[in-house]
Amino acid sequence: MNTPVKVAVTGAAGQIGYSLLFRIASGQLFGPQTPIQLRLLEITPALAALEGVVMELQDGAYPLLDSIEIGDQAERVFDGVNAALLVGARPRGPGMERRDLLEANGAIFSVQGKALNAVAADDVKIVVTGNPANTNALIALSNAPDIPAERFTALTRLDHNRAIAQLAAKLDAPVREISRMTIWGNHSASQYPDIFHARVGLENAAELVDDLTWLETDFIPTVANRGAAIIAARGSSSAASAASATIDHLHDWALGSAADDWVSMAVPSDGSYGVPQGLVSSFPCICRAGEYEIVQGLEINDFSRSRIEASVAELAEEQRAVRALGFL
Ligand code: NAX
Repeated sequence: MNTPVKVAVTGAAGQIGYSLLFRIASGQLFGPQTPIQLRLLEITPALAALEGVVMELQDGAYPLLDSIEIGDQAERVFDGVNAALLVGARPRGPGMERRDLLEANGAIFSVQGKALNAVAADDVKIVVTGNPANTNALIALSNAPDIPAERFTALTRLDHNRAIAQLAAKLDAPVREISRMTIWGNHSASQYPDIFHARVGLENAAELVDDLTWLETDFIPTVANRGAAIIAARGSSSAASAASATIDHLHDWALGSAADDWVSMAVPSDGSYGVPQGLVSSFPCICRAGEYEIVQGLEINDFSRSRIEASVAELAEEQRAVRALGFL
């Protein structure tokens, strides 16, 4: 058995939490040789519900689940954590403006960034799923000066997985044949799912699509608006698929992405592909030995360039807004 890993999950009583925790406990995050110590953070009114989730986790009798601690104080819950899945966030309520949403989440993610900075393990890896995910990650990292910025990432793996599924359906190919999909930019409707480097087997995906107007009429809007379509159909937002993508993201970061493939992760930009340094933007990344690297040297055509720039402009605007609110 490996050394146990301490994993924090915030928003643990929420719907994504309900899908996520059981998969972590069963070993799907760090593999069958790594015991897990769960540290679950919730707001005070949700602690009673969380106790019910804890009972169910106990009832799973997961051999890898060593312990579960819950609480409503970030500094206590994050003590010594090696991984933090920041899922809990403030949803947009009726009559809430975008500024109110950024402000409410800024308050959450600045506190959690400070708490991680104070008490997390030196090797902590952080994934922000709670929306607006990229900017929440930016706020958290800005409030955690002692943690290397690149340890703060945000989830665009769900968009990546959605894009793979849509392309597989279009080309009538199995999902496992599709590789090198890329999501660029923000986890929002402005995101850009890019198939120009994607492959189906060894063939270039864009060359297999008969009419590339499909990108603008179907593919990009379907992937970008999939969350809204799921709300319309299900009456609540995507949860199991979001939990699955959160597992995929951290699993691959910790244990490595597949050979000859890459994954999409929103990470602090180092200036690659003209994305201003510091913005937390989605890139194609290769993960090895617990580290990730942005894939370099991809040719970006004019169509892709303008889409990436539009999404990055939105991120820069969110950055300006949260800076004006004093969170950076
Ligand atoms: P729920 O509303 O079911 O659960 C959120 C939970 O977070 C609640 O139990 C709430 O009490 C808790 N919470 C709120 N503030 C907290 C705080 N300060 N500390 C700890 N816990 C706190 O939402 P759910 O469906 O689970 O979604 C969670 C977040 O994921 C939302 O922000 C949602 O928008 C976001 N999503 C992100 C996706 C992505 O791809 N990045 C896709 C799915 C999802 O929409």
